[in-house]
Amino acid sequence: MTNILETVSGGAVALVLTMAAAQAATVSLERDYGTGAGKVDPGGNDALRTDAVMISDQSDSRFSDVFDLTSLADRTIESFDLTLTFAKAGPEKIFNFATEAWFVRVQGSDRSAGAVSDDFIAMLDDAQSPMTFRIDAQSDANNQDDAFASSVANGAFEFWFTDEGFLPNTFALDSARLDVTVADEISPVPLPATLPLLLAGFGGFAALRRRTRAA
Ligand SMILES: [Ca+2]
Ligand SMILES: [Ca+2]
Ligand SMILES: [Ca+2]
Ligand SMILES: [Ca+2]
Repeated sequence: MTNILETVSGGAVALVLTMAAAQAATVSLERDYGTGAGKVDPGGNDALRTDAVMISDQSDSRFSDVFDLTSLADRTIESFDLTLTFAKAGPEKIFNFATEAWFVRVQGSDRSAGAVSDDFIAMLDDAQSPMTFRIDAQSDANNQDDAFASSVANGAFEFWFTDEGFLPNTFALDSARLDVTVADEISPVPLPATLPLLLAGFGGFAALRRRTRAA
């Protein structure tokens, strides 16, 4: 029985993945922080440099930024990939005490101050910059937050940073890019591409029927 189920579900999964790969499209939104030509001042009290914003854990009006998704309101958003380019974020520690440890947070549904349990949270690591973070239905489920569902529902992807090191800390955020994967508009799929998939699917069912009879 287990083998039969695997045959059927395996065929179904292959069909779905192939169609998703053929139909998904990516929309990229970018911010290049700093004061030079084409650079963005994200506001707040954090200091702007030529090509970065210096984010401080001592700032009264902490950095945050929002990617507006309203232009994608009629599209089905499948995932977000947030790529951050940064420096001087650590992590650093003395013995077992963190002196600097910055985390990116993507806002969940509760936007009141300090409500972070519904946010996507991940640590920054200088050695891995630029880092890409995937926020989707799977990350919502894995982390028990609702950053993906909330961003889609709000038409806005908002992110900010906190530091958990005990020293006063700053780090340089050079840029942020949001790659939004959307399901493509419904369009006719060319028959030659579809036919082998359908035949493979029927083949799976035929195998199932044969096995059932044999059993
Ligand atoms: Ca630092
Ligand atoms: Ca929140
Ligand atoms: Ca700190
Ligand atoms: Ca920059």
